[in-house]
Amino acid sequence: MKKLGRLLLTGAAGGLGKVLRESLKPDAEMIRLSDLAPMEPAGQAQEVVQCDLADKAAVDRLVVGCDAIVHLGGVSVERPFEEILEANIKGVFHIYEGARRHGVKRVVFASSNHVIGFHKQGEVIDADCAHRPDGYYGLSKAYGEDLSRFYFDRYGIESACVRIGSSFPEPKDRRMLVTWQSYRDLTELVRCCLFAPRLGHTIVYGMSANRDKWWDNSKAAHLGFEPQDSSEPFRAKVEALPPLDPADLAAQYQGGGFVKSGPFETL
Ligand code: NAI
Ligand code: 15L
Repeated sequence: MKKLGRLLLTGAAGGLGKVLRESLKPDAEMIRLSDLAPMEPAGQAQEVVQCDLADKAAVDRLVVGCDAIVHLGGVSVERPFEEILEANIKGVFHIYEGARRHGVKRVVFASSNHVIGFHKQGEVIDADCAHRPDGYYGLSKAYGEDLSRFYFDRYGIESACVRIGSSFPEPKDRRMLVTWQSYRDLTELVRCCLFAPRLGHTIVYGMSANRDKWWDNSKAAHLGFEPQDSSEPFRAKVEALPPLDPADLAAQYQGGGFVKSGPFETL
């Protein structure tokens, strides 16, 4: 089985970081776990480095000695622009600059379905569809995708931008029956991105093998990702909940409730 030397995992204190710090253990000799927030102590073959992604010099040091990066860190919901600017926009720039300066050849970037959140539910889109971000958060992920493309074209750093749908223990509403990705499938997708012989610059949607699909991953077939799980076992439980009013924008657009977030400034 293939194994990396040292893997950097940002956002390690977060929901997905806690999952991947365990599930990716077999995939690297050493995992460097990083977050702004305090983290659980390092286990075997792990090291913990607290770091603010907005601090360029600190991120530069963080990246030294890593063979690959799984970049999950940042603000993960819609927030005022200034917060997004620091953690997500400056943060992703610092990660790629660090990668360039220290010779890291591959990055898996946690992008989001909110890059395309203003496409209509039911419309099927693929990796080449227009960006239709549904807020500052989605805009920051669109920036990260373009930034990673630039670093591939200019410096040859390979990236996967994983437009994660909804990765939680289970789907919580009707929309998530379509957008859900199990933790097992997310782990496998990240692994495919880390070890694909040729990654180049790949956009891939992070979803399980759900019954209904808005996203077509055929342009990421070279990853060899085959989801094992489906939201179907949760359907009865979710459909027992009251449905949204069809006039509600959250029921009309792929980004769900994110399309109605903000504005944060009222004047
Ligand atoms: P989370 O909010 O639980 O974790 C994000 C982590 O980033 C937190 O631990 C936070 O402390 C850290 N962080 C925030 N600002 C930081 C900064 N300035 N410096 C260093 N660390 C900072 O989010 P979650 O759910 O674990 O998501 C992980 C990544 O995946 C995020 O980038 C998110 O945008 C993305 N994503 C997640 C989805 C999901 O369904 N869970 C869906 C789509 C994208
Ligand atoms: C995201 O990008 C968020 O990080 C996550 O918290 C979920 O809200 C998810 O999208 C979603 O769209 O369900």
